Amino acid sequence: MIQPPRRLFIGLIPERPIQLQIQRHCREWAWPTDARPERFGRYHITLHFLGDVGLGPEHLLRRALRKVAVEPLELELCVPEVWRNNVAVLRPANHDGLQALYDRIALVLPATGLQPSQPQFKPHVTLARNAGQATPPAATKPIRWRVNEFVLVWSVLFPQAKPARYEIVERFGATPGQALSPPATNGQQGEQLPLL
Ligand code: 2AM
Repeated sequence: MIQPPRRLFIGLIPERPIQLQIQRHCREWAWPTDARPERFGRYHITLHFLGDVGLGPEHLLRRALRKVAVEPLELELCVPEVWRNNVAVLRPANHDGLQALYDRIALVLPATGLQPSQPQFKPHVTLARNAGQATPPAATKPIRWRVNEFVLVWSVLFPQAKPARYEIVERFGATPGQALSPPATNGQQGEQLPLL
């Protein structure tokens, strides 16, 4: 069966302890009743959103990403903001290594036929959408997040998945090329993120 294009993004997804700290941080905000919080387990930083990617380009992409050097990063999530598009976010302190990782990935994308999504990288963890009236906490205890890898993620949307979920296609980092193979085609295989 031919694999249909998959909606992919490249990002950083923290493990459960950091997911929990972000969730705790969210409880310190004042939220409007109609805000749509991000679900626990899905907190992430998007590096490059790729949109729908066919099987051929996906294979090229995965091969190219295996060659990207990954140095461990110590991020500090500490800047809560509400953006004009009504998204509430928690941003990391400026980190040259994070920008450098973003840049290194951007360099390999054109050879795969894919274009980097955001020429201006504004790293953030989305906390909630429809949150224009949200009020961030007066003080934020920084969340320290050690990053050892980046991941290629398939965003499986409704009705393919109910509820929609993120599935890690491949991890790139301390153990390069540790693929989950064969790639899941129907949302029933592969690694699923632990959602509550
Ligand atoms: P964000 O919340 O970090 O902004 C998976 O769909 C993720 O990709 C979303 O959570 C969003 O990440 C990002 N994303 C979705 N559509 C996008 C687009 N058109 N351009 C850039 N990023 C997008």
